[in-house]
Amino acid sequence: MSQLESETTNQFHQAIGAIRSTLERVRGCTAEERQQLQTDVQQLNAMYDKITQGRVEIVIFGEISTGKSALINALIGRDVASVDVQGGWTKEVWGTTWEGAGHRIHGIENSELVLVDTPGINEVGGVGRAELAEVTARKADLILFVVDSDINEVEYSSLVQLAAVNKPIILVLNKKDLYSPSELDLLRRQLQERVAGLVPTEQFVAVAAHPRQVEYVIERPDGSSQSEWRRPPADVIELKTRILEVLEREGLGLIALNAAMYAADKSDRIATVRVQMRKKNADRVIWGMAATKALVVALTPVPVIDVVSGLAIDATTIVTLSRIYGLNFSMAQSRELAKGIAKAAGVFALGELTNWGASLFKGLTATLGTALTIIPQGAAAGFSSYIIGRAAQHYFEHGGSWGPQSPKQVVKDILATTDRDSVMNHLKDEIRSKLNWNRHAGKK
Ligand SMILES: Nc1nc2c(ncn2[C@@H]2O[C@H](COP(=O)(O)OP(=O)(O)OP(=O)(O)O)[C@@H](O)[C@H]2O)c(=O)[nH]1
Ligand SMILES: [Mg+2]
Repeated sequence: MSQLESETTNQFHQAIGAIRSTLERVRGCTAEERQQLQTDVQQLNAMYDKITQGRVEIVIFGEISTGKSALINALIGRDVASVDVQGGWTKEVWGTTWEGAGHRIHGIENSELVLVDTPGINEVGGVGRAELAEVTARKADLILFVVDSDINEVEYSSLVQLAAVNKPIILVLNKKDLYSPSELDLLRRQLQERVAGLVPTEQFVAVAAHPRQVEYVIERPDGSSQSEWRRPPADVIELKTRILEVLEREGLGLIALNAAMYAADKSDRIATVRVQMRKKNADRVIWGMAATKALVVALTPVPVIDVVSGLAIDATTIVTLSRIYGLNFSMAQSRELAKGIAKAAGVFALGELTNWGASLFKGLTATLGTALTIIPQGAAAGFSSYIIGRAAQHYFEHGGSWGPQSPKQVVKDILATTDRDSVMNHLKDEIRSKLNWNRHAGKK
């Protein structure tokens, strides 16, 4: 095995490893996250099958009516795809094995080539289909970009996008039977100039997938003549050779690179989905617990219970948050973390003092049942819970550590970026609504 071959084989195994470990990452997600990632898992499994079976996907891409489906028929040598003068004929992405190609990827038994037909990218009202074609092309190992004349704006921008994903592209000029040799020459030079930097010159091929019928005049022995319309045979041999050359040279490397890039993309997506869902869930827990604490403090007449139950609520918040972030803290650990955060913040900052002091005060005023005192006290306690929750969230987001900052600094930053009034107002509203007081009643 040459050095290049062994390098490629390595890349191939690394790509398989990358897909496996990406799938492994999903297994480490919560049930809710896994639910969200269902399609990604299916796609990753499909990619895994593709690479391990050595399936090379050649995607035919281009505008409507350029002859993409006809090209599949011509390459395969049988009419498997439906061809029509009507633009927008192909409406789905579909693939067919190209058995007659006679190509095998080195190192993989039973490898197969698949030709994938796509809907035209510029069909009127076919926006979804164009997107589907684009997504399919991005997954391709090799793209045949089909045009039937000089390139237009839509084609050019598609080509730019595809070239950016580093896929090998062969630019195919179809319907060459419609051009005279000099026109063809001119068109070839024009196209090569336009796509310079996007498609290398040698990756340009002119073909006739489904040439126009021509009239043949048949002379009979009796001197009479009859005319007949017949279709000349397709001319795609140069393209077939070019495709096989590319595959011969880099077949295994292509599918390996493709699978590795796919895994990396999915890995990013998993991370994003995870972060988003965790944030959303953490948000819900923090607000919910802050509101509960606000209410408990507002409603508990005995000062000591405020503090004890308050701490229990914060610890519960932390237990729940730790689960969201996959760290499963115990109640005791959570209580310690809550205390630690409160200490780092200093009682003043969090308004816990208000909580203590107000509890005594509330003992005196509870009988009056005045909303004037208990609502602000509850909200202040809820606010402290909110801040503790946010600080704990930061701690869990950093894998159960404070990261480069001190806990004091973290809490300080959280306080600086939190709109205290709006949090307090929100919590006051919560208390009022739970106590069944509307704004006006509450003011009485
Ligand atoms: N003259 C000529 N016409 C061709 C050639 N290849 C395809 N055509 C014609 O172009 C038209 C469109 O061909 P299709 O293969 O259906 O084109 P498509 O790109 O698949 O079109 P959509 O599925 O609608 O996007 C048909 O009328 C074909 O007969 C060719 O090499 N020469
Ligand atoms: Mg078609």
